[in-house]
Amino acid sequence: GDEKAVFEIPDHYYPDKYKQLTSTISNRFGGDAGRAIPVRNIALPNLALPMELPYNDQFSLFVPKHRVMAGKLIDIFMGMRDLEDLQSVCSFCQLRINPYMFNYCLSVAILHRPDCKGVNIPTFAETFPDKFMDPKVFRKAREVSNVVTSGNRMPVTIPVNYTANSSEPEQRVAYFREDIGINLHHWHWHLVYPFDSADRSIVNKDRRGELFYYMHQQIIARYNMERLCNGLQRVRRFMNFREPIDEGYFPKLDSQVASRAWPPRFAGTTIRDLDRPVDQIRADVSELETWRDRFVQAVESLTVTLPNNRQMPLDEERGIDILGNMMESSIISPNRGYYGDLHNMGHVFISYSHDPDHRHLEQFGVMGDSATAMRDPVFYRWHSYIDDLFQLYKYKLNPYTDDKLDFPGIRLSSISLEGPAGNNTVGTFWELSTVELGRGLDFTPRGSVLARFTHLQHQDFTYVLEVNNTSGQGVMGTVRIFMAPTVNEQGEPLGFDEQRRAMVELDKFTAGLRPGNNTIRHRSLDSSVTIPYERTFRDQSARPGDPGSSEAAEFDFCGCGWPHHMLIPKGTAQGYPVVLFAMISNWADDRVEQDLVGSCNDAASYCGIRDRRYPDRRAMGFPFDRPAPAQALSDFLRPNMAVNDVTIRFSDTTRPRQQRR
Ligand code: CUO
Repeated sequence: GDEKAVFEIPDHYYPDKYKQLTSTISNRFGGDAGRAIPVRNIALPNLALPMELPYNDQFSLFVPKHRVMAGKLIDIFMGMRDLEDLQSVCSFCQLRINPYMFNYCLSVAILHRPDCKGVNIPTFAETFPDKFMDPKVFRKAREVSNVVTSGNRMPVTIPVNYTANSSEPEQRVAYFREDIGINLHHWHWHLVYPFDSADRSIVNKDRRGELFYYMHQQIIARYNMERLCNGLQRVRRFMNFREPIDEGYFPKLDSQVASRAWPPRFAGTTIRDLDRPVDQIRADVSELETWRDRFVQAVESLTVTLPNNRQMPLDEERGIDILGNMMESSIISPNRGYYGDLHNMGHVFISYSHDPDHRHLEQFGVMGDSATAMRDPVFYRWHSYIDDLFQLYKYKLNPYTDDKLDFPGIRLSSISLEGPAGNNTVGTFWELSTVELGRGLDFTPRGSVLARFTHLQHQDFTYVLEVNNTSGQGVMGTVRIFMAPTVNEQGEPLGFDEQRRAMVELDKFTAGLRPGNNTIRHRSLDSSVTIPYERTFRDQSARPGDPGSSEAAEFDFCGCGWPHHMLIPKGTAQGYPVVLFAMISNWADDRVEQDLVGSCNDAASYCGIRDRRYPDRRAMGFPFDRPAPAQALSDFLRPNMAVNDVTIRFSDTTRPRQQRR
């Protein structure tokens, strides 16, 4: 049934300006109500701090003052005795607290309160679709919703390539940067791994610093492969903070809450010292340089200076995790006072570069918000640089020795790929999909509004591995599958070190190996990196968050995951050559003892598992996370590894999305 519930809010919960309107408001939302639910009248907490952010302003996790306000609100939500109190305080907050901040903090609380397992949060694209789409859609949608009754509405079409024309070379990869699913993944990731809260346990998750490094490293590897497919150079690091940023970006997004357009950044903009009293930000570019130098110093000496001046070694086990927390930085940085806030403040400097002293009364650009940052070419330049700093550390580690790489008794004789385009070929194309916008738009009448948009897609395929087990007994192995480009911009073969850094994880799963020959078949759809299309968008055909749905329980954590339609890069019309790599490692050395029952764990590679440890004991990115003395990938191979040449063939056609189940 579609019976709606309406909450009856105590009168004094309404802000003064709404008091006379109370009856109108309840009519508005209650007109077609099926049943009324009274909201418990509780002693209300002090919201003074979170209310300092004006209702119609933008909210950024990267802005320190916003972080503190959000931290307070999260604590309030986390501190509510039970669900009814939480609901009550939420209804009090809803008309007072900035909606972006409210949504973020409530989502964090729902993700982390034990009594909230099973509570549904509407997917972010539905709640704030304005962060993901061309505003023309909303104007059209408004027209549509005013003249056509819900149920008979035609989808509104979002144009392809609406932010620039082909004079801008960067536009060739706009389909990646502006992909709705990719941006939703990034928003979800930062929701699952917040960097600030008075409740340390929310931040201090197993290997979160390392995952910060690894997930973003993989974004860069994927983006670089996408660029090579499109005849672009790999990303140039943004490493000289005094140099102009060549790439401009004009987002063409409107904020529905702030009722204004997101500011652009012109080509050739240089970041400048910030002095924005309104955001309580005063920061000099030189601070970034100081923090950078201290980070490099820690890597060079393999020691971190703690607040009490003691030294802490960066050991092989925990080094990258500590550096991740230090770099981002999160509240579990070993010394925020000294190592500062390099990554986050980089976002802040770039996002205010168009108005560093607020003289034009402009808010931050897309780099200031984790829901929109990946749209901007500079995101990848910044994160390439961040990744380079992490790699400085990885270069300090000794190469893996045979006992870490080999799996005695196990020979992987081949890996290949079967699909409709033929063996070892993946077909890619454009797909036309439909997503629900209704919930995020304040239309009258309310109801379904569908938006139709185009995104990259690939044909489903199957990995086939031939494995010979001569150990004489059944064993368990971890299958690790990666893909990388084979040549550089000039068509020359990539050396081992460049290629290992370009490796994109496609899948990781365990397999039982009987004595003798084994054939392992594994579907691309079951990737440990991605979540299914239906989960990214929660489209009309599958609504895992519907009340009563068994899938509702883990929904928002499960919203984190690379969108499946972006598993494979676009390739080229002639066929883009890549190398497919597989390794079988000894599960006895990889396994993490824990119970995974009932947890959402199908996109663990980039997102981890809710309330669990990262489900692989090896370094993230293993075996390519550190250098090796190999000249070429072929020198690196062991009997338990195999490679194959694969072609990605792009067909410039647009096909309507078909249900796959
Ligand atoms: Cu995900 Cu810079 O951390 O955006």
